Amino acid sequence: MSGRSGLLEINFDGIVGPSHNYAGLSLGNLAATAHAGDVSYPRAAALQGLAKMRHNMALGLAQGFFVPLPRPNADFLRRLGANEETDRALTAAAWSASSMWTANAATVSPAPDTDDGRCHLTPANLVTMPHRAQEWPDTARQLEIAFADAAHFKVHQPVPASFGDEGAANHMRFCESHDGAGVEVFVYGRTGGAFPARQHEQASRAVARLHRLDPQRTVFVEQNPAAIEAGAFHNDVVAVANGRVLFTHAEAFADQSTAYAAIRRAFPPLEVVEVPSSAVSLDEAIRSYLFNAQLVTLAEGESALIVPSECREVEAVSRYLDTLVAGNGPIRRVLAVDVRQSMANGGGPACLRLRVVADPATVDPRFLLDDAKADRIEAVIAQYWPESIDPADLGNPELMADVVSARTRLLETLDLQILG
Ligand code: SUG
Repeated sequence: MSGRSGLLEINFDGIVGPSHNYAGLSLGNLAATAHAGDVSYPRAAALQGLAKMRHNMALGLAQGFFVPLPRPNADFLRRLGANEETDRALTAAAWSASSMWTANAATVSPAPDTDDGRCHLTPANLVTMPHRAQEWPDTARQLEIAFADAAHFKVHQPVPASFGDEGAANHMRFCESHDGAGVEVFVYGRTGGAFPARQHEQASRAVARLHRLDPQRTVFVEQNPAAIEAGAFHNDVVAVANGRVLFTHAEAFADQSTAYAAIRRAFPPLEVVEVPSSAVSLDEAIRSYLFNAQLVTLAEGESALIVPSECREVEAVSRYLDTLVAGNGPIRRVLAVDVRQSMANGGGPACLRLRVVADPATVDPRFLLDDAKADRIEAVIAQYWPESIDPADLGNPELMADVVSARTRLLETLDLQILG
């Protein structure tokens, strides 16, 4: 919602890159592991992502995007002394289109929360997974262009690699309105479980300090180790926040009632919508990606939950959603979107977007979407994105030429050749 300041929430989605594939690179991400080796459909994937952006624009929401990073990343292989034949996993990593999940691009603290009145962004180092650790330099370049206006934005260096940082996927913001002061909640994992804890507490604390947040309005919460073990490799797989509302699974946090109390102390109007395990088990939540929804404020002020269509295929989840909207709670509408190609790699609607509260007039317009630009992007995808990729073909020189030229066409269309 826009206030007098002109600040509003803009969702920046990652355009799905032409090398989108299923290589099973993310241990602890059950969907990605289950689909390892499957044939992927990059064109369909990118069109699904674009359709989601159009769907949200039609709701009156502001929409931006980031372009796919340059892949395959020859420099990544060169620095490892590898080539396309040396090691399949390294080759797949060099080809990964994982930057589509922009919830992991950066952590964003809007201007009303910071002590210099600027919006602070810290690119995530993503060090836990090799295929993701290569993203940040190119991500930072885009952020520096999109948010170049130094009167309104500060783009930091990532947190040093000693501490894993996965960005906004482990960060929630509560506020009375997007343009007012917020309370920021950082969720971290404890290492030592069966799967890696990708968000380190020290990384979260560093980001909060660098963003010059008020300690009274900043909360640190531990993720439930059992949730990580069940496949919630990021907090946004088990909880999502917007405005006054925390929509969360009952087993999201290490200590659920302490977490609510800590948030409520900093943000008294908090409204918790907790989904009990008896209604939706952790396993069903992770299978359906119920919580990897976009919780948004529509123009009339009502809250809507934009869920992946898989939520209608898991019976307990579908039933829960029906009772949710029938009840008197703050979430008034549930809307389903089809992002199946991304979902098969463990990325739902919320993974595909980075929320930035800003006045659109202060953002480089090349990263903002409107219908005409969406038409142009769609035409490029339809013409140049590979229809399918068998992971066995990663490394193939012809496929490489196609993937590289597809991205070049997109950059030309968007007048972003500078990223070439
Ligand atoms: O980092 N999948 C991504 C999914 C990220 C989802 N983001 C959020 N929850 N915010 C990941 O695990 C799979 C790629 C492969 O296996 O080929 C992958 O990277």
